Amino acid sequence: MSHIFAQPYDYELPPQPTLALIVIDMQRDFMEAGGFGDILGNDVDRLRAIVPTLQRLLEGCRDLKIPIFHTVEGHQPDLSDCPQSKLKRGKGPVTIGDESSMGRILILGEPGNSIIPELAPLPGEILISKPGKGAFYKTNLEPQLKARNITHLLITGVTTEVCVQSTMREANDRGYECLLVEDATESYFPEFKQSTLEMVRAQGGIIGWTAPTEAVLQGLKQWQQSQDS
Ligand code: C5J
Repeated sequence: MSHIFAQPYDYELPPQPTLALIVIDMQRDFMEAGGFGDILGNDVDRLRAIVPTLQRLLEGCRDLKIPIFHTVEGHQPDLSDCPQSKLKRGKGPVTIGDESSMGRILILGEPGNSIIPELAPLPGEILISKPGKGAFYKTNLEPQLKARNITHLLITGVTTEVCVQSTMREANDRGYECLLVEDATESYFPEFKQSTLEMVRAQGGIIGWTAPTEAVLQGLKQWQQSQDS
């Protein structure tokens, strides 16, 4: 049985892993100067630091033909899918639907809502637009996973304690075996990231596992060799 060295204990890869990579919200709104995250006073360079690591992980998963799902957080132009509570609580100098230098904030199809070019999905990879923080809420992610018999998820992206953690908790409740890739996720707040990693793997892996990219790639390589032999 192949596995990934992880915390709180090894993450077993089934003989024919029904595994997918999920990349959460690596969109310009959160990642670039002039976007929503930046306007709210956050240091986007903190998030940009994981881009090379994610590129490496994507490359490894693409080589192994592991299905890849990308998400973006965004709303319809008329905001009909955005609860008033979310609109009100997003209040900084600007809020969802307002104009920014990248078009309307968190609105589907606007320039800021696209995934940063360095991590752009390739043909055949699945893009999920989500109106909530969790990627299962009001999306077709679950049917897409079920159609591919996927049971195991490698979870990455931003921000660790918001959309990434929400998605991981939703997935865990639905029975998916989730591993959060430690250096392929980031937060504007380092202490929130650290707490999330600890929360996820506490109590014997109450939400799932965590491991660094190197360990994930090593485990996947070992798995590939075992499939080939
Ligand atoms: C936030 C996200 N932070 N993708 N979205 O509002 O985590």
